[in-house]
Amino acid sequence: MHIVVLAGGVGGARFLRGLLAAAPDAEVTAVVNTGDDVTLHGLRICPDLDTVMYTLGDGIDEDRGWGRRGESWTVKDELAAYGAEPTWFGLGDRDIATHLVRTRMLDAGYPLSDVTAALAQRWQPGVRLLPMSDQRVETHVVVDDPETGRPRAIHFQEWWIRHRAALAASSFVQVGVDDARPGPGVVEALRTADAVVFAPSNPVVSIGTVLGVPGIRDAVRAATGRVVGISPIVDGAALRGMADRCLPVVGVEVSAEGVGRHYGARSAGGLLDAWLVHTGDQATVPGVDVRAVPLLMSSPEATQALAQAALDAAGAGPR
Ligand code: FO1
Repeated sequence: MHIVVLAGGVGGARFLRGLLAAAPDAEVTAVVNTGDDVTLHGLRICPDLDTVMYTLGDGIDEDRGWGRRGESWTVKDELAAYGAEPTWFGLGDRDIATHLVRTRMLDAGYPLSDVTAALAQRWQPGVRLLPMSDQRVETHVVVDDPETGRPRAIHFQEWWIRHRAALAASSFVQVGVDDARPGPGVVEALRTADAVVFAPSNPVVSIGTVLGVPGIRDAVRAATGRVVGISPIVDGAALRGMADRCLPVVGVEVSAEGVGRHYGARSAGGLLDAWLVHTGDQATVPGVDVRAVPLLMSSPEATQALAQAALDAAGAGPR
């Protein structure tokens, strides 16, 4: 069985871990958002690819959900001592090795997909880790500049980390997306998948960015397997990933129903065949098989059960 998962960072990584537990014999491909990628201190950083790689490779810091377990921050402190901006980004000493290897390979001309495969050799994540695109796509956020009051675009990471998404955003811009193509293997994986799952990642800046790469949306719609989404909104609030700060920016109601309708029914030109909402949440999404199941990934067992529910909804799970 071949399962393809569209994923962002923390939520996507945790879901993938549960999926591998629920379907240990399945071939799993993760198509991961690269819109959060950023170049800082001369290093190319890919937060979502690294979060998935570290989580599945058992190197993640579980409390933060990102970066390495047992991390130290000596270089970050030394950079701050020089006043080298930005000082707001958490650059861990162990994590820097990943960025150094990635940056050196990118500078040598290797595409991001080759770099990701090389890094994954060490971590053995147990899934095929595919960047959504080898071309650079960066999510920037248009905010009213606190000093001048005029609109200014800042990198998503600055909005997310430095400003904790507290600056009112008027729009998200995926810089470079018009020239981006699906990464190697992405369209083929979607075409041959027995099931396609939208992980419970941010539907705007994670799943939305992946779907925004020209060609990916059509590949999902053409998938032979069923397409199952998992709501990142439970009882009207985002669990993590601040989806509730992003959805209003694109005019989507902050509810499981709102997000389900945003993705739309594949039979009506949208993307979904099934939509998982949290037990107790109501959602009607015309043309979509809506199922209420526990969505909280509060333990490995709960996450595995969620993954099993997604497979059942895709009609791909073991009977
Ligand atoms: N998130 C934070 O809230 N603060 C940080 O300082 C931070 C640093 C960081 C470094 C590497 C990395 O791979 C992720 C990092 N993240 C940090 C998380 C990251 O901003 C988010 O996980 C994604 O961009 C959103 O999905």
